[in-house]
Amino acid sequence: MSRRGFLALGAGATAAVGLAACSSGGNSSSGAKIGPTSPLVAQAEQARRAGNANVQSVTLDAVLSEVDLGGVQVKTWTFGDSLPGREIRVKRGEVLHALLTNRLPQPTSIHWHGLALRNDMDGVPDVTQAAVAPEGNFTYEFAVPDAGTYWFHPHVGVQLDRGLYAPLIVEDPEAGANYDSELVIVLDDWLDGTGTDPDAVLDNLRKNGMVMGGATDSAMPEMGHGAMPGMTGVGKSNVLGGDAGDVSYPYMLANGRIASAPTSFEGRAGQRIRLRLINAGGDTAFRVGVPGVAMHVTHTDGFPVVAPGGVDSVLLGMGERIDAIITVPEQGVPVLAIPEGKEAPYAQVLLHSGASRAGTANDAAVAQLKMSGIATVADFTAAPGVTLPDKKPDVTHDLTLAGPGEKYDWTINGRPFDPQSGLPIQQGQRVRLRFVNDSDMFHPMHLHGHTFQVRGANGKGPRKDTVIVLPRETVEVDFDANNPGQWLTHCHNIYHGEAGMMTVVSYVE
Ligand SMILES: [Cu+2]
Repeated sequence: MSRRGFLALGAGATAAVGLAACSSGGNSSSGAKIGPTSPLVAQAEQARRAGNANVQSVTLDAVLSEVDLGGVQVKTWTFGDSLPGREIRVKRGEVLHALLTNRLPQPTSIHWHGLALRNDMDGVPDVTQAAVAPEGNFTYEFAVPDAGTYWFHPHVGVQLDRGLYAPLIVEDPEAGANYDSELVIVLDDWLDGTGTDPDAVLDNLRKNGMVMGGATDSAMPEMGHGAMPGMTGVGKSNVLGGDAGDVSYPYMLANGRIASAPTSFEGRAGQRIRLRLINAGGDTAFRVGVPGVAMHVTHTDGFPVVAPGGVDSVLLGMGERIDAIITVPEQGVPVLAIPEGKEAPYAQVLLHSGASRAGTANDAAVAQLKMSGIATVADFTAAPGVTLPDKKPDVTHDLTLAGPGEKYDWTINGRPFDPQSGLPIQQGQRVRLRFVNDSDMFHPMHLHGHTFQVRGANGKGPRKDTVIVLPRETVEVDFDANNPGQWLTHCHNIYHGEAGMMTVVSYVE
């Protein structure tokens, strides 16, 4: 059955589920919303901020750039004319002061992905601030509460799918390092400036309505490999339970470079390296692995996990991060990032081992990694120190994820995004969100301002802020409502989010 036919059936089911979906407990007749300018937001910040906290100041200029991807020149938008943007590195408890200047032809903003920061600094236009107009500026200033691997990007339109992203690393001043060195790798799917751009891709998706059904659509028999950049409809993935994406990309990048001109890291045999992996892609999940080298995962989305033992590869949905420790082998070896389920090139960073220089991966190594064991969210458990105490939820909200509709609409509970309406919760509550995927594609669902605990088989999965919800599956996450404000929750597929798959977790009095 084609996806189109399947979708037609799905629409009826969605309506029924939409009616059945409800919220239980708590404050259905809600009090006044606690907005970003509420004194409660300032109070929460006060409690986070030590009087003598060190302040780190950075400037971030969002600019038009011409970037070299490694022999491929593209016009795009970046922070500071760099791809990725320059890493920001702070210590937990410090205050970050960032002056954003907008030199773009569109309004913009910055969202600090994964941080439990003050609501008025969260960077979501119409929810936490006004968008920053072209030639305007905005000062972000907030206490940084938790150590971990984070990143930042705009929260306007599909700007994220240009070059506007950078790592934000928060060090723990009290943690003893059990590694020798760090390697931060930002992954991205790239099409900007290759004859199209993300705005044109979204227009195209909306014009075509539903996504074309990949190989099942006779008009477009060979989607994916060799397809026009930005063309819709791509391959399928068992790991992702169905469609691997909606958009085909001609390039995959690791730290801003294509595989034929990679960046490299000077390692020594036996050295322990902490990989900090960040997926900044718009529509692509990555399988990341180092051929012949076990990865020991230590953190998911910044928070520690119980070590599951060495794994061959890890799955990273859009917006997700994984930290893993590897030991540099005698021979240099590439760190590979393969777009999961897409017929697109891989990306890599070369890990040299002293005089043994890593070469580009050969086809056999890539094929082997594709077949190797892959760790997903189900394989991780929060470390004891960050496990939420057992508690029955005070309020449960269902979020039924559906789409694409006729105009490429993606919805939550049957409705497109409305910044004014949301899911009410109250300070102090244990909140459960149930992401119910009623579509044929995976959705990496992200919650702003909190790090939830995914409910695993025994109730205790990893702490995360972005979790993949596979087609036709339900994922439950719990968090304690301790950061007042209006917080977006949305699909981190940028095209799904912009096409409506967003809503607001709304603190009310
Ligand atoms: Cu989605």
